[in-house]
Amino acid sequence: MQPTPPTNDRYDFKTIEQRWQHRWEKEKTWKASHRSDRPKYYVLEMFPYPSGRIHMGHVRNYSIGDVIARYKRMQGFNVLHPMGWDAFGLPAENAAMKRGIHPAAWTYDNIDYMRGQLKAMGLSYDWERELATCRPDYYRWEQRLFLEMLAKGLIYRKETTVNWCDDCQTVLAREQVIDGACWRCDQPVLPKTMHGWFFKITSYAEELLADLDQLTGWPEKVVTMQRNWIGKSTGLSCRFQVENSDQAIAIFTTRPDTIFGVTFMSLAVEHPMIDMLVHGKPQEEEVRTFVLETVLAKQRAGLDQELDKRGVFTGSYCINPFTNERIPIYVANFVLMEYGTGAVMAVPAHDQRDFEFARAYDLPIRVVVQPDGAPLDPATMAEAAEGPGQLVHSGQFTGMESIAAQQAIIAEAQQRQFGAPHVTYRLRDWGISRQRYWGAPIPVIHCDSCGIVPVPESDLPILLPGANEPAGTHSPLHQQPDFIATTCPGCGRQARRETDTLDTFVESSWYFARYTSPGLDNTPIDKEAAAYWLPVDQYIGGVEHAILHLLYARFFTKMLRDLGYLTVDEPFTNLLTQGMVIKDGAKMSKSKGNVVDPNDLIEQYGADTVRLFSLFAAPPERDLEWNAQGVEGASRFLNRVFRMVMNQRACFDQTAAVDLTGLNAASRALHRKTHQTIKRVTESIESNFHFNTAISGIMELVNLVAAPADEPLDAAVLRESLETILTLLFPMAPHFCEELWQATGHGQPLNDAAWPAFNAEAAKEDEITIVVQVNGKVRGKLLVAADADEAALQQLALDEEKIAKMLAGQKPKKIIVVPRKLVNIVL
Ligand code: ANZ
Ligand code: ZN
Repeated sequence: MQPTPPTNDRYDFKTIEQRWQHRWEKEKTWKASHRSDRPKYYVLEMFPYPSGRIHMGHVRNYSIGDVIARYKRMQGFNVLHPMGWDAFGLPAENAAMKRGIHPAAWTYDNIDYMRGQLKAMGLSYDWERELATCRPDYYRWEQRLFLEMLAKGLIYRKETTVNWCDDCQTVLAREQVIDGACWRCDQPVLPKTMHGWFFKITSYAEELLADLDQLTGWPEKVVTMQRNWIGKSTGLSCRFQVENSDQAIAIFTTRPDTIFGVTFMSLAVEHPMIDMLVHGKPQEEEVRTFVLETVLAKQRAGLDQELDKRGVFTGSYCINPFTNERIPIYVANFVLMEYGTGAVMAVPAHDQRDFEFARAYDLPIRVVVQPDGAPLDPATMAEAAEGPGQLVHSGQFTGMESIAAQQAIIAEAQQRQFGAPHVTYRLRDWGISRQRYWGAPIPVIHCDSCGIVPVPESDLPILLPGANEPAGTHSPLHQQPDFIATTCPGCGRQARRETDTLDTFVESSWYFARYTSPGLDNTPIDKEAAAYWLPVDQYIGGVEHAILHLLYARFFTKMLRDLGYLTVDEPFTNLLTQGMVIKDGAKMSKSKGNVVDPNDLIEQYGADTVRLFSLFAAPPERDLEWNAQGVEGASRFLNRVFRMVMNQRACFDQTAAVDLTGLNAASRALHRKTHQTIKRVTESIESNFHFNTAISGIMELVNLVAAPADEPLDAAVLRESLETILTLLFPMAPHFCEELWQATGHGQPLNDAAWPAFNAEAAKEDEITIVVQVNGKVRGKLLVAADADEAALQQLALDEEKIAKMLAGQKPKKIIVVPRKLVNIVL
């Protein structure tokens, strides 16, 4: 695309933007230090994955963050505003495969290019704090944190079932399994048991849940999503003895009040007792086939999809400890091994899944909780009665209400020693093992004699092999014998390095803390700096990270606190989840082919226009609908302001303060509007960063300055208005405002200026004349303050001399007040 040449009616944004960017870079204008007497403010946008180029979503996210950073600086805060790169991850490996270049080369090239793009937007980052998570000077500290967590028992290794593609020799993430096949080679995916490493995030489940109450600066929906993800349930854990066996099946139920209504038992297909239960039974073959089929079907459907409720009888029974009844044991496809104990006491009358299962297999349904209303009849029930009620057919508990019965039944189970109160979380421990190349190596060694041995701290970092040579290997580590071969730090014998790399969510779980300690090379986090800067005052990013990233970052914060690095409990005081950028009704994305490249826009209109457009088009939390006229409009507005300020340049020559005495009406009105605008813009920013209304306010003030006036505007008033416009607009269009600021003779940069002070007195409306009527007839006029309220106007009208005489003590029937117009007294 051809750049538009600067013309007479277009300001020369290209020269201007380069000039200021150059100066900011040279002067390190936004270098932050934790040694300051000003109050601190840490504003952070979620750091990008270096995928190649920035897109409009980035532009929006970073424009919002930048306005906040600049606004807070002008408000007198000591602001930290850093940027970096979430640089490990799969796309680099795919790109490497496609183009035959090393993932490291691809990533670092992208970072260089995108850094240039961000600089071209004039974002006020402290670039000295820039980090890239794929660099050893970042991940070596992650490896050290891993070792500290390992030593504290916060990490363990266990066998899990993964999705395995034999052709690609790799583990697949859930979203890489499409209809049961590998997304890359289309071969069927198989379950495979492998060892994997886990972070014990569940040991923080209770605190992660409880502290959600502190997060009053987060969108309610995000807090709710986190709460549901953690998913706390309280109830009873209870053992059902297997008939003719010394073993018992443990169940977890949230409805102990229904225990007299159990008519069968359901086990997950992965339940470890199935083998024992079917062994030697006629059902053995059928059960094994069902288990195999179900495992495959679950994989095809993905975990989130519900299958038709199916199951098979194992041939074995267990005993209900409350009724001593024989309970048939089934294997069912809707029971999850990952939740509770993987076994469910089935109560078809009161649980819908069990109800459907019982109807399908003709199993008995027994009502034990009777809600208000007609007695339930199992023969005619259309669905389970899941609500509370009064217990029936429940032995000694008959007649009790559900809630009371739950407590009583738990107490009884506890006393007779076959059960106990129990809390379960939906939250699982965080599996952090990946069999990928482009990630941080996990720093442990496997020794045949010593077992798992942590890499000694002095041997860190364990470098990713091949990442330093452009032609180096980038096969997964388990395919790199030179990397694997090592000696045991314990016994000195031959040993093997761990070949898993860390989930890339680990890097993004603590980068906000590392930003406080840039370049530190003897410890991951400078405790003093972190204590000063954290928590992040304002975090900004996409709602797609509402669950995992934010939960992991919260977990890391608590964990780093317990390791002694941090002093805070929560990482992000306020969270802004910005909406998407959409075009033609769909999210802007490469795959939809509806992408607008910010580069083209910056070329054609300049960065300030693009920033202004993205801030003006919608409030931050809402989706932003792309529209070309909007960009045009933002550009026209800036050009108009440019011409206006340049034409009125003379007013800056006189430097006396505004003197209210003797001002003409037009000047008084402009002075008033200027202060009303300061108030409005400040309030719009303070209430959830509604920059769009802030910008409309500035536009109104610009219109008033430009409006043709009968009387000449006072030079001091005009100067004050123009300076206010530039100052208020500065956080949004910084190059533009700096340029005009300098062009109008200001020595100090606008960047160092304070946010304009709002003068309540000046903003007050003048006096206006209103009419006073009695019974609809005009009887007088009153000069009142323009913002006088109804009660004040009423009183003023009644107190007016002529009116008071007319009333002569009569009480009016009614008084009608039309603010700013009239008062009508009805007698
Ligand atoms: C008996 C019962 C009767 C249940 C009743 C519910 C209603 P939440 O609230 O989500 O925690 N359950 C337990 N473990 C399960 C598993 N691994 N897979 C599938 N379902 C499982 O759900 C707890 C309830 O879900 C438990 O309470 C259990 O069914 C079932 F009228 O036990 B309930
Ligand atoms: Zn050893």
